[in-house]
Amino acid sequence: MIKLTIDHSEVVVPEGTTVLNAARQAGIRIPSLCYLEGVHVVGGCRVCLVEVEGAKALQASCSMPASEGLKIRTNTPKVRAARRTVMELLLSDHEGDCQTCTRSHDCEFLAVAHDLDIRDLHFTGAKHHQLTDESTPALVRDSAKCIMCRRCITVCSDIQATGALWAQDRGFECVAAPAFGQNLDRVACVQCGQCAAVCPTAAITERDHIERVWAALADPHKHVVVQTAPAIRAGLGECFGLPPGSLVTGRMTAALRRLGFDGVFDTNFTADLTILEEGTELLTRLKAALVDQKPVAIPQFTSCCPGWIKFAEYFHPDLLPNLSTAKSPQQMFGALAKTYYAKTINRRPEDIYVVSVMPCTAKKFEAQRPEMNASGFQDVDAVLTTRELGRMITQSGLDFTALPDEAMDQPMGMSSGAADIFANTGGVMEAALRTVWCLVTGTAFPFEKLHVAPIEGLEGVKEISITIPSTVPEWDFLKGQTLKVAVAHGLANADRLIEQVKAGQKAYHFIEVMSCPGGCIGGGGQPRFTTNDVRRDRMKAIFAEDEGKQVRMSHENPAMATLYRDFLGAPLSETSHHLLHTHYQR
Ligand code: HC1
Ligand code: SF4
Repeated sequence: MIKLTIDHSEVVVPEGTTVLNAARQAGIRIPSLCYLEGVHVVGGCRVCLVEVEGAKALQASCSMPASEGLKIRTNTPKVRAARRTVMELLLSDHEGDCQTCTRSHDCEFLAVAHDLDIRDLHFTGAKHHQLTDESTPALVRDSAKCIMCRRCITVCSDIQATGALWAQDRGFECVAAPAFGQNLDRVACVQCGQCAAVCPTAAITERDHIERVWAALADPHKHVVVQTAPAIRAGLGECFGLPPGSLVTGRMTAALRRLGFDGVFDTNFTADLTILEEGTELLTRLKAALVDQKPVAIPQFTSCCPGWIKFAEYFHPDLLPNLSTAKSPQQMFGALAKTYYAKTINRRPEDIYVVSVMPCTAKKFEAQRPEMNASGFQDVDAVLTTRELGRMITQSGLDFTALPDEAMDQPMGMSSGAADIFANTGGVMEAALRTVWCLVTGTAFPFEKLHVAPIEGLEGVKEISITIPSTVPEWDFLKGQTLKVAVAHGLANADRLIEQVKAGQKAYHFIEVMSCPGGCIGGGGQPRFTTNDVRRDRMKAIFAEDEGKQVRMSHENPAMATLYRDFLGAPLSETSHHLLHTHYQR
């Protein structure tokens, strides 16, 4: 441990702690714009300057390691003057349309200016030239609002291994943008939105679908249904001041009903369906390999994360046969809403308008992929992020925290606990293991509280091997086999794992990949600001939701039996293939 003094008080911190974090630990919040937990330190914004006894120049506290005996002052006239100058210079160049900016309520840049009590701007002159990039379905970039903190660049390269954004131009014109100042659709951006999630201003935001949803809700010819992704219920409360990890499933349902949706449903319904389709696909691949000795693509990879799918298409096209053909739960829901559900309420597919609420920006991209029109129409019409739904509820005047708990509509609102945990890294794998184990062995899932601890938590890559001791007759070729599975979250982690698999250093049967750190609970569309503590709180809430359910296994969801009996036939049936499975593009 290291002992140092910050503002006359002694602080003891573990070795490797930065001065910025040591101060935070001591209850002193040093302002910062570029600092980001868990990635390499840029030290670029210079807002976190502090005085260090014995040093001539002020130091950036985010990049300075705490050392024994260090004496730090965070609030001297020299520090205050320097921080103000830095902020005034940044403000002088910034497009100041705060009144109408989508980030005005949670702009970190504005908050630092407020905290430093900046009342006069001493620098005026030319402004950064504006360049708006609306080339992708998921994201909008506004270069006039970029303050070159480089958080987006760091996340895009360090966490997501995509390198879609870099510092372009020099000096006054320097901006975070794709190479040669091109638009995002010209580079290998997977539209995960992690850049938008960490941007302190409105330089990168999700493409807004709010107005199109209001228009659909006001259209008397449309039957408007909404599906809510597993992660929303553990994040939405933060838009209304509730602490991270507040479960708001019932209040969210009540709010959606009051906004005017004709059916309030659950993506979890089709998460259960995904397990049945994808689990059956895995068993079919294993049978083909082990019994029929056919050359099949193993490991199978999960396919519900659209950022991961795009990453595989861009960077690992040789792995496309390994991706499960199962569509994501979002897209399965859209296809079924305009067919199965439309039939039950006697409406035409074109009369149904499907809105998704997703913690993810890439879901906006996924919804408009040309393959995603199994109903004959675009299966999902609009995708709202958690943040956008929060804004709609605020616009409507509802007092979210005072709403009663309400239940979702049927038949597409029923789900198991296994569907809930899709939201957490490792959750899709755990859900699949629960079902595959039970179907193959005919015995109870042997893990405490049904949780497969080695694949839970925030470790970047996790794995487990499970030996199948006995089987029901249908699956006797699996008796004594050891099933090896792995889980990766954050595309850089996934990339490292894939390289090991390709090099023959690792071998698995099934791999879950989620683009965003923590899985969907840490998605690019979730309320800002998602730290690891926030991720842990949301994950805990998701496990609580799972453990509170009577049905914890996807195959035991009674709505699945009805769906297969009345409409789909069986997993991997012709109807299933047409509506629920897809192909990928090199
Ligand atoms: Fe996800 Fe999924 S879990 S991808 O992380 O498979 O976005 O929440 O909706 O589709 O179900 C996201 C979350 C979500 C899908 C499901
Ligand atoms: Fe990079 Fe993801 Fe942002 Fe694209 S959406 S620029 S891949 S962080």
